Amino acid sequence: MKLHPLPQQTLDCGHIKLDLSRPQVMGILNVTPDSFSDGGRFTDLSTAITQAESMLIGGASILDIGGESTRPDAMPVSAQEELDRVIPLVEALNQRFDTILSIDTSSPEVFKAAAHAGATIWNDVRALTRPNALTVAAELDLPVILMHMRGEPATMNSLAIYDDVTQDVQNELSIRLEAALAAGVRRENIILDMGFGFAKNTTQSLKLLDELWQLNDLCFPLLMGISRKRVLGEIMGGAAVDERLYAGLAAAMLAVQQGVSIIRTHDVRATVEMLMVYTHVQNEGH
Ligand code: 7PM
Repeated sequence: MKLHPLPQQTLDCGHIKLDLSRPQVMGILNVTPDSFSDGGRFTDLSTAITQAESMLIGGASILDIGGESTRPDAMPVSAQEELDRVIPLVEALNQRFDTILSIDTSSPEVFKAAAHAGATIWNDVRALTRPNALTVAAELDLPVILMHMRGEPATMNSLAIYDDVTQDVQNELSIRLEAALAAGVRRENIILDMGFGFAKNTTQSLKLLDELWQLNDLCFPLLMGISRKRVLGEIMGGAAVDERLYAGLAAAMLAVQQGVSIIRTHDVRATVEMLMVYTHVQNEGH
């Protein structure tokens, strides 16, 4: 397996620089009432703040805030509704903690408002395909995560047909990458994500997990999010969402060994402990 060193070792997130020479953890903070694994328990602001604090103590370097659920059967959420969920939380977190906040949204209007409230990473599962998204991303000049998916969450499962899933994901990511660069998004601001759970069945997800390293050909930092996802349940013969932690950790270890820089997870402390093994072997192993 060939791992080229990344051309760039730090991600510039406002006044915080994120060191990408070792794996980093992004903690998922969901504020959608229908979010699939937290059951809306964090809708309340003070509960979300407590949850954020425990993720930071656990070692998260980024908190990912989502106001719109991307689950296949989710009701579409208006930009106003997303703003009402996300902005008060960004303000509250920014006031209390000195950390990197990313926003899981496809709406340029929502990200722009969140950026003004102190968020510094745009996490877009639709990879800047909404009208005006490319322009806003270039103007704001902040890091953006471009994730691979096909269609929309409601239709993506019928689009899970690939010649070679890894090569197809790479080609389709490079199309979004080129679009972003052409619109004026700076190369240093781009992070790529293969999009586990989005338009991939179990077999395709496993092949992708085995061949992730090939995406290093694109020469951008990689992020992966597989925490609690269906593929983990399926390989264990139908494990429930709250029974997928150990499988998720193993998948994350496979990913960092193939060059992934950021792990997006619900289980921050466990992931950080798992990564300590990797980091220490890298630094002190022989
Ligand atoms: C229902 C289904 C609820 C799926 C939530 C989800 C990713 C993401 C999500 C990812 C990036 C989840 C997903 N997944 N952003 N947002 N990468 N960059 O499990 O894999 O959190 S939503």
